[in-house]
Amino acid sequence: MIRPIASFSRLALATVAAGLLAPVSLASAEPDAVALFAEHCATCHAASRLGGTGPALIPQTLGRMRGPVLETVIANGRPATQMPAFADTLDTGEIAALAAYLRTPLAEVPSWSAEDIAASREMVEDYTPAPAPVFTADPMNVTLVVETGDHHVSVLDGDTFEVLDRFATPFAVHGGPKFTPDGRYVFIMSRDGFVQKYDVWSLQEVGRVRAGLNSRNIAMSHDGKWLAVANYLPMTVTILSTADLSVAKVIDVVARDGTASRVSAVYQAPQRKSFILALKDAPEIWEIATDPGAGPYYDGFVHSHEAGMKEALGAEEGLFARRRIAISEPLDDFFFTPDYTNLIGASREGDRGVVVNLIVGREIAELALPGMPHLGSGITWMSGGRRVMATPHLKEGKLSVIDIDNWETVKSIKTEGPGFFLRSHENSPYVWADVFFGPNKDAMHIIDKESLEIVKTLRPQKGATVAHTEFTRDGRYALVSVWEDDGAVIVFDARTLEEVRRLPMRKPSGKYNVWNKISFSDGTSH
Ligand code: DHE
Repeated sequence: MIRPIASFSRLALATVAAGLLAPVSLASAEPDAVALFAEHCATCHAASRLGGTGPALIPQTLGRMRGPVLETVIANGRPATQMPAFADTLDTGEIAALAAYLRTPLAEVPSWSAEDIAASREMVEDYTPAPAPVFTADPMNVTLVVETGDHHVSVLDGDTFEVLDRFATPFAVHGGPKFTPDGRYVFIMSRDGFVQKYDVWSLQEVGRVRAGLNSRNIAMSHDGKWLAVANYLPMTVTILSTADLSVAKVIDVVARDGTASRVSAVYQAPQRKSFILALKDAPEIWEIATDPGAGPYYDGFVHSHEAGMKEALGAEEGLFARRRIAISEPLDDFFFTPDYTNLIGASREGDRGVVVNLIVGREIAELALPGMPHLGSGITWMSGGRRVMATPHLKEGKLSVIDIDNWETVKSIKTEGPGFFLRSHENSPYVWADVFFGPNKDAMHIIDKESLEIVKTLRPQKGATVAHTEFTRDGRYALVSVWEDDGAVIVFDARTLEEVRRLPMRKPSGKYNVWNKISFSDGTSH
């Protein structure tokens, strides 16, 4: 059994609570929100506000609860969780004061050291690795569905769509779970920094660890040995051993000029045997070697093999050696070309894409991409004999299609509203593009890969958010989320575009097919 997370959280967070985080005093706030928090919230959410049995209550996570949602949760509680309703205990003024306090940033960036991480590690005592899959389904065609409605993952047989297992995850999973290269184990990350390891063959959780206090995403090394966790709080990248979730290294993310930076995201670059880090607050991209035999990674602004440069520039060598790539401004949200030679990052203003060549370590091209491109959702395919990539835009109803050999925009496809995710498969003639925002959020566009025209728009559930597609291993079926509390995963025949099954799910978000992920299938964002 897993010991309750509260047992370690109280212990490990005590360090943070004790000294670092003096509560922010809101001189003008009446009633006394700090006292109200201590009385009603701290037992579950920790005096530090960094989470215990309940999630962290800090702007980094609560910022996503727009309008008066926070006040409503305090007043009414959350169904099917331990969060009680406070409407009978607190008046509206007290609830408003508490909500304002929770939206206030922490006074200091908390520390979360390698020791804290190690102390948070919880391995499941009765976990026994099965010698072979405990089910008859094709283990390579298993698909995980993240259900954010009640913080669970459903494990689907990709042939029969039977649910093989449904397990609880940490609160608020974000980003794609990452599989080991053999597809046996999967790692799942929550915004509060928890990393959970699950054995797909045994259908059992292996353990979990808190690798950060507020985290962005995770990446698997080329050899499956290391898992990198990108953190906002503290400003670090944590590298865990995938074998036992022990801490291999915690790297403070500090730019060359001494500026500490949050890490927007970490990506795997398997061909390069490295992790690539997007830094939020500094004009640098970091590359971290996952190859023990890595040659000198210059801690400077050149990548050269000249003798003598090594010492002068503070080169690092071997496993986890760090290389800095200087760029003209911080870039976010990377798309990688399939050979991992180039990446496209989005500029802060959200109006440009900047191409960075990872071999020479510098910017080589710029693309006009107004409307905030969501490059992390970008996918590539062959169209008209050339390789193109497409990206949705978070602030405009369009998809930009770019030729990745000359970086020219081939086409701008008008959609019924801004979209979030794109998907295809090598065996499918279509790209599936959702409309995530606005009145047409129930639309899913089907785009012909050759003509680059929308050939059909599906509306499987009127008024519901219909988003994120994943294919089965062979590309025969496309699975789409009805992204609602009382939602579903709809299985479409990927050729006829007809609905063939509807599986009830609690606010399903992303879906991840083992084979498509570990084989870096064409049409999948990595
Ligand atoms: Fe995500 C992936 C960043 C908001 C659901 N999101 C990613 C990745 C990044 C990212 C860098 C790639 C990580 C990976 O998979 O390894 N997301 C961001 C943001 O910066 C943004 C806009 C603001 C934020 O709050 O962080 C953001 N993301 C959201 C949401 O609001 C979504 C829709 C709901 C949620 O769960 O938070 C959301 N993001 C997702 C999903 C993926 C994802 C489902 C994985 C997609 C995949 O198919 O791999």
